[in-house]
Amino acid sequence: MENKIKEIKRSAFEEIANAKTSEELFELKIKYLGRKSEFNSILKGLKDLSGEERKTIGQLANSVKGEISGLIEETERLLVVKSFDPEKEKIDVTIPGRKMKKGHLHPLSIVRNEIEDIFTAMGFEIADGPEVETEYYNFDALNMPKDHPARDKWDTFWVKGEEGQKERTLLRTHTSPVQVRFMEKNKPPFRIISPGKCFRNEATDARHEHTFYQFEALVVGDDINVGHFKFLAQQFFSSFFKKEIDVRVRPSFFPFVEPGFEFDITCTVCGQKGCPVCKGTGWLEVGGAGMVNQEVFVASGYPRGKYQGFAWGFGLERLLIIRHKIDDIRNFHSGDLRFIKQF
Ligand code: FA5
Repeated sequence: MENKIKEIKRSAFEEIANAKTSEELFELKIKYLGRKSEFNSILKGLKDLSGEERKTIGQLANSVKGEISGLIEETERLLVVKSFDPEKEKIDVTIPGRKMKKGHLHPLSIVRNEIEDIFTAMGFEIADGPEVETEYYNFDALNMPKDHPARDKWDTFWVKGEEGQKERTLLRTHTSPVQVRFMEKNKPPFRIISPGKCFRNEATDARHEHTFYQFEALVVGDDINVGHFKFLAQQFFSSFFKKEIDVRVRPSFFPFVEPGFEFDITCTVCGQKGCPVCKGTGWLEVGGAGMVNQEVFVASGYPRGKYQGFAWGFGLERLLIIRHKIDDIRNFHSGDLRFIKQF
């Protein structure tokens, strides 16, 4: 066995020394060290040898294996150096470098970061919640029990639960469930924002997507009122659009606020002169808001009547549509680089 190994070593060294190309070397590597090589069968056969013999032959085989593979590597290096032809490999240092293709953030990520910066500068915390939400947080805790007709407004995709799962789960239809999740763990006063993805089971068109982003704000304390909401909204939209923006509220209904309203901002295109974008009204509809319903405070574990606060929610895509005069909301998730690269 010992002689056999030495013979393999001698023959391997001879053939490696005569190799002229990397391809030849590669073939030799397979021949001498590969799975089907004679060497490998010797290593496999070690287990049948007696204790002492196994030790000596094992050590010898492993050391020869290391030597052969070291020689192959060394020869490979030499071949590369030898094949270097300075005439062929001339480098023209004056050729302009190849530009790296750089990507950038998606427009929705850019605007989300921008909005987060504006709010955190005003002392807001950022809260997060799951996109796959329970029926309880998406509806019941927001004052929409099972048979509440308002649920129809937010038809969604239900998630097939696991066997024995107690609560039904769904893709959240809005970011409002984060309100309750946050309040369960925190006591007023606080101000938070919660940006995130929402889903709705509805037909898509130029202004509606099945998947879109919302931005929730929630401010709660002892004496927070609608005036605070209006002031904050004006500050935020003026910073966002980099011009003076006024806000108006119109009565509306959301079960989780009382009173509830839709809020509009002054048209950013015509400055209230009236144009096709605002349909001549001078106002653009942005989102929903209202004073947090006491039922929601109770569901979050607060005593009824102790706190007051406002909440709002608006769509990020709709804001970008206004800012950049985009004609179809479906562009955002189309994956069309011609659209994305414009930002
Ligand atoms: C809500 O979702 C409420 N949770 C908002 C709210 C929060 C009210 C806190 C009161 C207090 P609404 O369904 O109107 O409300 O949606 C809010 C905004 O999300 C809309 O104004 C719009 O900007 C955006 N939005 C809604 N549906 C879609 C859709 N299918 N595609 C794109 N954006 C949408």
